[in-house]
Amino acid sequence: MKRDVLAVLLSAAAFWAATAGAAAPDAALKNGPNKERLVLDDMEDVSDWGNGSPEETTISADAQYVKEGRLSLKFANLVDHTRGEKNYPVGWPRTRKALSKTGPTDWSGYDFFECWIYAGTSRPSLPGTPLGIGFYHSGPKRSTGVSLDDVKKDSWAKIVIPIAEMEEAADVQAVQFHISEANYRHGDRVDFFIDEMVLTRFIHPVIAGFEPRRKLLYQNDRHVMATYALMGRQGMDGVTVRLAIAADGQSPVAQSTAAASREGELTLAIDKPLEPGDYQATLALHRRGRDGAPGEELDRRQTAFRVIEGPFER
Ligand SMILES: [Ca+2]
Ligand SMILES: [Ca+2]
Repeated sequence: MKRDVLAVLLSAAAFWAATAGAAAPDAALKNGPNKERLVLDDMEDVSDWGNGSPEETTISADAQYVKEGRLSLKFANLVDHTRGEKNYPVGWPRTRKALSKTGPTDWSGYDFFECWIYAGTSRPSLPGTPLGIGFYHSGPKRSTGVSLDDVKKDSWAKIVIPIAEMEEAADVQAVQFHISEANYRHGDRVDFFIDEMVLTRFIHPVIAGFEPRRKLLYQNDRHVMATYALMGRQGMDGVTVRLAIAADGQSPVAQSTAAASREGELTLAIDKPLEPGDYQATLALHRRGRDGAPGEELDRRQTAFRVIEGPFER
């Protein structure tokens, strides 16, 4: 799997993936007041990280490359294509933490797994696939693997993996980082400093995708259709979506409100012919207020479209 963080996020909403190439869901990744987190491991005590490859790997606490607190986990490797696992000398040096004691193993109430990784290496740069992470579920050989291709030499990379990617989000028994020695040369040194491993979730939903079906309308068209996708595992109840269209800088000429779902399509009826010109379609997410009126606005997205004279005008 070769995916950057954005691609991972896009794939979290299958519906949105179908409309990929449109506006990126940048807002969804931001650390705003709308995100809360649970610390899985702040790496201030790394004694519960096991060494699965003592021939190549050293596990220790590091005080030099730290994202938060005083220490990080140092996963240091000297690639050796001749030693290690007996049948796999070109193998998978790795470090693993079991969650069965420290927990939690049920991640289904969260939206993302996140951590920070800094890389140091004797190489001029890291290979295209520098390391991977595995989430291990109960039962034999059940795991979710993600390639961490955004990790770069001499810098911090933030890893954000949607929980929706997990094969069994309610059952994550262990986390493991590994390199594949086949991606490295014999004798390469590569050290990863890992910190702030957390689960995060949106407190209320956010808009992950919003796109009109057509970017070009004729003035006699009587409907505007738009698709949307929301993210956020909790708080979907009592939330509404409102679609509005307006000529640039004008008040809306049409709008409609519906109960929010994770993904949906909205159809807006237009009573009168639209004046040709540039328009904005706005999707706004609201908490439902008293008497069904829109309450607090939670998120909004805007996208442009154009109205031209109809093909059958005389
Ligand atoms: Ca730390
Ligand atoms: Ca080896």
